[in-house]
Amino acid sequence: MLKLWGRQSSGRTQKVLWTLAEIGLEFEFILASAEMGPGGHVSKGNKPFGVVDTPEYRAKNPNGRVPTIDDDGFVLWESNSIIRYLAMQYAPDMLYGNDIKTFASASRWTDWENNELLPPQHDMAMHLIRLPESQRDPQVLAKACAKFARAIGIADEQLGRTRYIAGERFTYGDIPLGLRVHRWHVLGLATETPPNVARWYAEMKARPAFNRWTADPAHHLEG
Ligand SMILES: N[C@@H](CCC(=O)N[C@@H](CS)C(=O)NCC(=O)O)C(=O)O
Repeated sequence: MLKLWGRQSSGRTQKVLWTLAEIGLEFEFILASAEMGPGGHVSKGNKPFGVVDTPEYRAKNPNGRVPTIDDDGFVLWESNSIIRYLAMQYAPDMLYGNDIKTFASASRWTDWENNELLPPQHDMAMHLIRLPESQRDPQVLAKACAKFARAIGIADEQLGRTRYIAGERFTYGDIPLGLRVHRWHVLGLATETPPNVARWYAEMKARPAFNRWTADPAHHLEG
């Protein structure tokens, strides 16, 4: 059975969890982190889940980060590579219409999420909930919110042209964006969701796979 190391509060792990839920693949989930534990972030004195610093884990993922998968001996890290692998290996029809151009477009939006949405959203989470209050900086938060909103405007333009982010069908490219838009709402920072993103987000929330691991606000607000 496929094994996944990660934590639910990790956006990158969430991408993999949602993808696995879309595919309907059974897997073993092993909680692992140097930064977060059952009580929240280590900066607040909480004990981390651990595992990532063990020699066994480092042999699989020398970065000591999450997520990592082991699929019958095939070990892979880097969240975007993992979801591309899962799509190609288990659900090419469902997750990109078994079409190379659709795959490439979904891949582009997956990398775009990593470059444009993830960095500001990381700052949003840190300076809103994760850091102890004395270390939170409202200016960093405001800058991150503005940067995130600008990037969301680009997704909104695309979603004004196509039903899903990579065309007229759901693809794995919708998953990273869906996660970030959901987290933006759960953090209470989505004060003005542009119309096309709002229409598309409603569709994402209706997906059973979204509701398996991603919907629950507790998976995003653990801090
Ligand atoms: N580029 C890597 C980055 C991995 C990464 O930084 N993961 C974070 C969680 S989202 C992590 O491991 N944080 C430290 C920890 O939880 O121990 C990926 O996309 O998988």
